[in-house]
Amino acid sequence: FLKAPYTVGIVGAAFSGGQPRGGVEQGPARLVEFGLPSQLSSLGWNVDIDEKFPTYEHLRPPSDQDIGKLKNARYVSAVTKSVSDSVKSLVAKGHLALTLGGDHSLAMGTISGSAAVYPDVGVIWVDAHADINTPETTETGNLHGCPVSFLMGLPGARNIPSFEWLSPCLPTNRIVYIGLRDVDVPEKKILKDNNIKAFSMHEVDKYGIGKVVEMALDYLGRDKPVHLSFDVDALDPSVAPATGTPVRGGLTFREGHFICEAVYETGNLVAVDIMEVNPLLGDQAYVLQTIQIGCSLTRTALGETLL
Ligand code: 4U7
Ligand code: MN
Ligand code: MN
Ligand code: MN
Repeated sequence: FLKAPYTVGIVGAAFSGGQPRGGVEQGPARLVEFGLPSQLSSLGWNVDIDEKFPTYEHLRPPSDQDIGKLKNARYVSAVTKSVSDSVKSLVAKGHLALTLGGDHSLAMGTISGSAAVYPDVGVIWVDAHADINTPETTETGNLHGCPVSFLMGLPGARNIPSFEWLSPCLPTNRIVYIGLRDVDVPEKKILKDNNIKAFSMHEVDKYGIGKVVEMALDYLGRDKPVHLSFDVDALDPSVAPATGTPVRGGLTFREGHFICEAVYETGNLVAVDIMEVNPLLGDQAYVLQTIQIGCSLTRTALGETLL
């Protein structure tokens, strides 16, 4: 699906409006400062990046009253629409769209962007959380816990005021989750009722990561375009501590990287999201460790460790 010369287009999505903790908007700048673009050039990629990331302040509405339970809905909508346009144009050019977050509400933009070019795109969603709450089921009102229901247009997540631009683009059978361990009760019902493919940490322990990833890729189809949406909180907090919603019992360093190696190996990767890196959480060493992991997951998804 990618066209030579192989180019990765980096979307620096400095945004935190999908959740309440400041700092996650600084994730992309820190990943870039740490050297991610030059690391990717060293792997042989052409790197297309506008180093002056938009701050998205220009998209912040003057007022953003809660819509039902949803917080910052207008702002999240405007930013994800902009990200969607960026990802769509990169993928349409045959570039790999790499979005650096930022909070995971951004996936409304990234996945709608890749699905606009490839309606049969398969999503590998790596996360401790299912992020499939609807405006009705969400307890927190934080949109980073809702992107999947919006993308699917599930009941209660259609025609949401201010999200008119986002039409359903992800069928329930075009996503596979890996790493789940903190799923809200109504989310469990949504997963079950819609027969959504999910490998929780229980299945990772039971089958091993190799088998889980093999089953995930078989399910999505080996010849289909792949979008990897990686929330760093899928990793164990001892591996990636600087993130807003850590949950113990997560993926090891190798399990996380194995997923990235396997998606690279498909040769069908069209988009990657590295989400929820928050450089303001925890002491210096923890932050640096998390930035390093964000960079190494990305390099691995772009082919670094393949012999
Ligand atoms: B993340 C939560 F209630 N489910 O909806 C919610 F536990 O992108 C957490 O995966 C969502 O980090 C976590 O707010 C969103 C909560
Ligand atoms: Mn997430
Ligand atoms: Mn998460
Ligand atoms: Mn999180």
